[in-house]
Amino acid sequence: MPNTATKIEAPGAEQELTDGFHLVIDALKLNGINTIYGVPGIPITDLGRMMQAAGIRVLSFRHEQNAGYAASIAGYLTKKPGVCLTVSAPGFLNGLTALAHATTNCFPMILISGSSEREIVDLQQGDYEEMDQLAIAKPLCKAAFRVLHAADIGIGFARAIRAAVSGRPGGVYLDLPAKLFGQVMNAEAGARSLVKVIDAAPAQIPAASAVKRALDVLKGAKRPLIVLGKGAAYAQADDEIRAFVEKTGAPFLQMSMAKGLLPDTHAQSAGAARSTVLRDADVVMLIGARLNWLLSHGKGKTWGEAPKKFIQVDIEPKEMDSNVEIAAPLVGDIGSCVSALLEGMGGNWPAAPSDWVSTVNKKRDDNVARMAPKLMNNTSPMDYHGALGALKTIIKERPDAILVNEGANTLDLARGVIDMYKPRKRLDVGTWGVMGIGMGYAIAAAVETGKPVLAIEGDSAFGFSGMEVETICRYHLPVCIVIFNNNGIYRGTDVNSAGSDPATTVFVKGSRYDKMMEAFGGVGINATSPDELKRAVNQAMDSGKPTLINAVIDPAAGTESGRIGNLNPQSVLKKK
Ligand SMILES: Cc1ncc(C[n+]2csc(CCOP(=O)(O)OP(=O)(O)O)c2C)c(N)n1
Ligand SMILES: [Mg+2]
Repeated sequence: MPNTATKIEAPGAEQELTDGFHLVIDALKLNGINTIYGVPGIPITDLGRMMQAAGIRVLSFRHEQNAGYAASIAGYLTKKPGVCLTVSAPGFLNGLTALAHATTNCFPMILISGSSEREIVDLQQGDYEEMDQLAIAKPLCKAAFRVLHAADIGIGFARAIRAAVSGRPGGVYLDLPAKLFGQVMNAEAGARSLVKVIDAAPAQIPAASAVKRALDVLKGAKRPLIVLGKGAAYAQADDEIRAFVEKTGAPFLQMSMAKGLLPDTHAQSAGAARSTVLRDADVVMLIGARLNWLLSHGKGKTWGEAPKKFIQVDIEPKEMDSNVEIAAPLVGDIGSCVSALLEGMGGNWPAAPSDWVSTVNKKRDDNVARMAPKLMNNTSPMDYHGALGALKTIIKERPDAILVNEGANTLDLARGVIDMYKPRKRLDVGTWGVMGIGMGYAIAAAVETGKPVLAIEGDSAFGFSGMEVETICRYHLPVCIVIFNNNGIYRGTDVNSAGSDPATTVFVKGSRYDKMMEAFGGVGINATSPDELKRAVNQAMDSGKPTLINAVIDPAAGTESGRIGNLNPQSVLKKK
């Protein structure tokens, strides 16, 4: 029960009153939202203080974008909306990238921003941090609401929570004008106005006919493939998904953040035979994975010449036929769909054709064997494979640790090299390939799970959120950051042909990012060989102390744009 009402003397009579500040806090607590990521300032400084005093954990960041990314991944990890709290106009805009990112990635998140005087904003009379935030947020998120009266705070939060987590999850904007916080009302009426959201993300049961259709298509497959996306990881239906995949006997691929839903070392994993299975499969079952650019839109060279049938399991009906025809759409929440599929398969489901399975496995084993010696490279400066070989072993020995990963080469190669063993342990740039998620994700992962975090960061990628190392030190979080320092974006060797400024992709050579950590009382280490790197990471993971390791990588080792250089536009005209 809310207990934050204050007794005030009203002239003539005494009555219990509450206000907007307290109602916001009560609404959050009533709905089990106990952690807030944000940056203080007018008009939400006191709100943050009062939240903290009321037992909510308020993590104060150095920039709202990082707080926003933290909230977005908190939503992914917990299936509850992650909340980011910002000031008006500039703070709101700083948080907005993360809100749009949450929506694109289908993570439940609520961005709560204080806003300026409505009357002045709407007449554009130049208020402090004036901006029509609601209008700006609307096209970038799943839903946007504004609360003008203290009595509507309960409903406002209920709507925001439901919108964020139900159906396909996404980002929600909640606009709280400064005036709202000081509005007072009768405490009892205030308490009654609060809403506890019941069954915020109702199960969506698939139609029996759609389940049967999907199973019929799967049964007819000669070369089946299952693709698991991060939607499947989000669903937290891990046992059912594993049972289903194993019952089919089909090779499976896991998209980047789905890695570990089943161990990457599972007998059916086709992770190291990706191009073969995408090209040659005749039936492809997508579970919580979209046919966007990350899967080459389901067509073209990647997918080969032979006709294919797609089965797609997704909570969003509009996802079907987004890029190619879906022969068997299965719409519902992933847990319910997979359970229904398992039940429909009965006791004598035929094994996946053995010639296909053995072809895929051979390809996979050959590729793994070819990669193995590279991972032993012990050069100094390190190349990517040598450094990643060391980190691969660490994750194998510490499967509960959470891996955060961003960069270009640092991302693409780490994704391929480092096997994951448990669900929702790999957090990365997601659908947009956005740089800047690193420290926000690392902080939220440590806060929400209590597990140690290993953040593998390109030196450029790290720069987008690097100041949050102070936040990591301030809250004493068990985060170990490894910076793959190759002196730049993709490579550190570019030269500006005009000979004036440095090339656009290079940074100061031989930078020592480890010194940044020392500035805030964390541990900083410079590692020049895989052995040194391994020792330093193990020490950090054992101690739980905030640590930053500057891993010196050969500046010539990377390639342009990592694995997606083909997306760079080309012209027939010669480059100047
Ligand atoms: C917000 C944002 N800005 C810019 C980019 C373009 N971009 C893609 S990867 C990358 C950095 C790659 O360099 P680094 O992190 O050092 O990785 P490396 O390839 O050098 O290992 C950049 C700037 C992006 N993806 N997102
Ligand atoms: Mg780099």
